[in-house]
Amino acid sequence: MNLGVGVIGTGAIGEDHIRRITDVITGAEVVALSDINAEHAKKVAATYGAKFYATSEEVIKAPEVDAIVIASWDPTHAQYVIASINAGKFVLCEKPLATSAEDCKKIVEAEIAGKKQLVQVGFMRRFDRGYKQLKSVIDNGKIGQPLMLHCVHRNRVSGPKHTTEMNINNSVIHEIDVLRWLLGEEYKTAQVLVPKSSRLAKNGLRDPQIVLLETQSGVRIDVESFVNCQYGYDVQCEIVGETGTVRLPDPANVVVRSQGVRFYEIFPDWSDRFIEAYDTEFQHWVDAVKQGLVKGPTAWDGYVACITADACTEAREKGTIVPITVPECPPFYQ
Ligand code: NAD
Ligand code: ISE
Repeated sequence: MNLGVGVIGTGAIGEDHIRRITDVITGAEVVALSDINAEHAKKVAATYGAKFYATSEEVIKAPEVDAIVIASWDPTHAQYVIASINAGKFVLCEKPLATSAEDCKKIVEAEIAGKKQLVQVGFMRRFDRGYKQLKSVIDNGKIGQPLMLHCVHRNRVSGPKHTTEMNINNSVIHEIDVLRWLLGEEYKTAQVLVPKSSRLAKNGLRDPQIVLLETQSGVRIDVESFVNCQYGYDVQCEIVGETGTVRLPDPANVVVRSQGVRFYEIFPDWSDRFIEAYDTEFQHWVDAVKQGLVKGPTAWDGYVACITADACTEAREKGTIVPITVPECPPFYQ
């Protein structure tokens, strides 16, 4: 029997996930949805044969809903994750789990109190073929121990609601999670350098920013975050080890030869760049939920990522190096 999924938020990624659940993966169907933009949500509901609910709380409680997908704006995540836990339902929450470590801690406490893991965070890069290959190269010792990581996370343009904080807690949060997963260790310190801002970054946005992280063992990481780079969506990662280096491949695309130049196009945004990763993530989530399990990134991973993002924000505001203190992982999440 199909898993009945309720989706909160039918904007860009919410609608894409509804398409994915309906047309791409197996074992689930979208039965309910909500969005504060009711007009658009009703159209999505009609297209995919789901029931529109006026509030997200109703979606969470609906009897036909077995599991929830949260794809609304970042500051709304925490309340809906906690409501899903209280309803005893599995939930895949888009990143970030919350906009502060404090709110993530409340989620972790609620999940532990409920005595059952229910929450997965949408850190889909862990399901990306390229990142999985990087992990395999590191884990098989092919480049010795990693020493330095050079990363780039560029978006073409930022949305109207984008803030200076979001370069980190909405965007670099992906690197924070996936690099911790690749290296298998926690961070020790954070520093953020703020270069000259682009004139194309509106509303006083400090863009670009350079995030510098140090891990417990002394690996040094630099991440360039530039959300108004204009030319396309570009994610890069190079790991320098003791005996070699490994680099994230660019996504495959056709090579065009025309008018004296040879080129391949850069995707405009995350939806094409990581399409396979989202598909894999969702199939993996549905399969695990049907077994009554969470097998992807947990609420604890979401919490650690937000502790790190908060430290980066503090580091940028104070202009200093800030220590990152991650509590011991409770046995519940081990
Ligand atoms: P969006 O603005 O296109 O869509 C968000 C939708 O949420 C809007 O339709 C809005 O009306 C709705 N919404 C806001 N508050 C709500 C509430 N209280 N209840 C119900 N609906 C509400 O944004 P988006 O790009 O689709 O991003 C949505 C979420 O997904 C964000 O948290 C973002 O960080 C995350 N995201 C993740 C990835 C990824 O690569 N994993 C990519 C894009 C977005
Ligand atoms: C967006 O919300 C995502 O999660 C994308 O993957 C990321 O690249 C982008 O910077 C975010 O705004």
